[in-house]
Amino acid sequence: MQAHDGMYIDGAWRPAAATEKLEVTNPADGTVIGTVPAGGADDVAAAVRAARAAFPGWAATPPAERAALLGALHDVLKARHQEIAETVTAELGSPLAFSQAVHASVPVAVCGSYAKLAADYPFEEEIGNSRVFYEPVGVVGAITPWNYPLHQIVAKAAPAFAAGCTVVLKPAEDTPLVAQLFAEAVHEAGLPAGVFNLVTGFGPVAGQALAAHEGVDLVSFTGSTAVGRQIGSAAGGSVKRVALELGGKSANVILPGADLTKAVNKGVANVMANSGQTCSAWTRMLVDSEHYDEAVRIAAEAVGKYVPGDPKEETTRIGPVVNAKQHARVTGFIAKGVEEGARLAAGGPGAPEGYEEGCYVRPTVFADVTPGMTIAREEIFGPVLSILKYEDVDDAVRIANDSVYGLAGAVWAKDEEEAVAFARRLETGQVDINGGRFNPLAPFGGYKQSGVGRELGRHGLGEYLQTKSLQF
Ligand code: TXE
Repeated sequence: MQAHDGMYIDGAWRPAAATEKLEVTNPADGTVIGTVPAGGADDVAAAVRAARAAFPGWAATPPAERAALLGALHDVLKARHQEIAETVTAELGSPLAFSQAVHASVPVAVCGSYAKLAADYPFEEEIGNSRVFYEPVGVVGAITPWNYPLHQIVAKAAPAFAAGCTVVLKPAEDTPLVAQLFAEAVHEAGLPAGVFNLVTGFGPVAGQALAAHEGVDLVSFTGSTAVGRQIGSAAGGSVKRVALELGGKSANVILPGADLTKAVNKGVANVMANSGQTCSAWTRMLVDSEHYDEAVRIAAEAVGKYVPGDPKEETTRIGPVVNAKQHARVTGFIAKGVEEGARLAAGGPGAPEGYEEGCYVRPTVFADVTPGMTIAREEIFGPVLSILKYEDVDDAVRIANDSVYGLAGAVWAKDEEEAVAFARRLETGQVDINGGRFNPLAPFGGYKQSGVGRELGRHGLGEYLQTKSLQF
């Protein structure tokens, strides 16, 4: 794996000011696959300077030209698909087939959607006797996590570019290599120098410096609610705009009459994908008492298909979790579930057979989970499904909404309108009806402690704009 020993700032790879390094580890076998600089405040300052200098020119570039450059970026990402997939598999540990189908493909779709939106977006409109202009906010500080490492970058950078903003990115310390690949793609696509800048490094150092920098107009953060809270209050202090995409504990509600086999199988697949490291994962399955035992049986059988394996193998369906810290966290939650009296329907504590060494977790299904249990309340971020029982529809709504989070969810019903009516009662930003399909144009973001703001589509673009009104 080729790693750059520098920061991408002002259109070139430059030596870091900081001398500290960051080792990138493959969680499947613990091998070090690259070393990148761990930037500090000076590196962040240089990147912000470059982004500030580039801002006026980029903001004044006609939207059609920005759209064309986003189109070129889309093409480069598409051409480098396999390299991106292999990089994500190496640093995150996700199975290659999933890296190809999701990690490398979704960013291409999102980038393509913004190439189109940049050209079509109404950056100006008339409202009565006023002309209203939607202008770029300025310099964006993007802080991204490791779980969908390229998607999280593109979901911030592409709308920011479309809006006319310039960007400084601080990617997660676990997955800096795909961030370097993105910087290469930006360069290859021909975006002007300074429009995109990359500072690799640790969260509390480089991330903190970026979030606090006075030259940053908007901080867009995706990660834990704990860090999001810190960033939100720091941004409030300096009156910066902030967009936060945080944790989730989404409910997958199966209403009586739904296709139980399909709903449970899809529910299991949703939680096992990416080793459960998805903020919108449907980690709480809610089933009525009549169909409950059958749902647990189907789920336990379905999870048997997720046999842990080497992520590089094309047939592997589930790999390790990202690092030792997450491994300890996830296995700690599994132990807590057992301790609090949930019933193991599949998986459980300990390592999967033959994978005692890497960061592997046994794909786990808990039955008899009650809403007060830790595993029903906290974001586990691992391949762990909790199945809860409800008595009637009102009870299901109450349980589903009994969470500090409100990011996503799913509803299954025989009648689609019944599902829609139920979904309208959920305190959550996104709901998949009878399975749903990913839509890169649909707004994504949370109610309650799941965040502030929306990503993707025109809603995502709107986050990077500020409004000016001229009265006549
Ligand atoms: O997240 P962090 P971690 C949740 C999930 C997971 C937990 C912990 O529950 O188990 O968070 O994961 C940067 N100032 N999600 O520890 O620390 C950090 O460098 C500025 C949900 O990996 O929040 C990285 O770039 N930045 C989630 C980013 O924040 C700081 C995705 C996220 O890391 C910082 C990931 C600081 N003080 C985890 N401290 C989702 N919503 O998708 C860290 N960072």
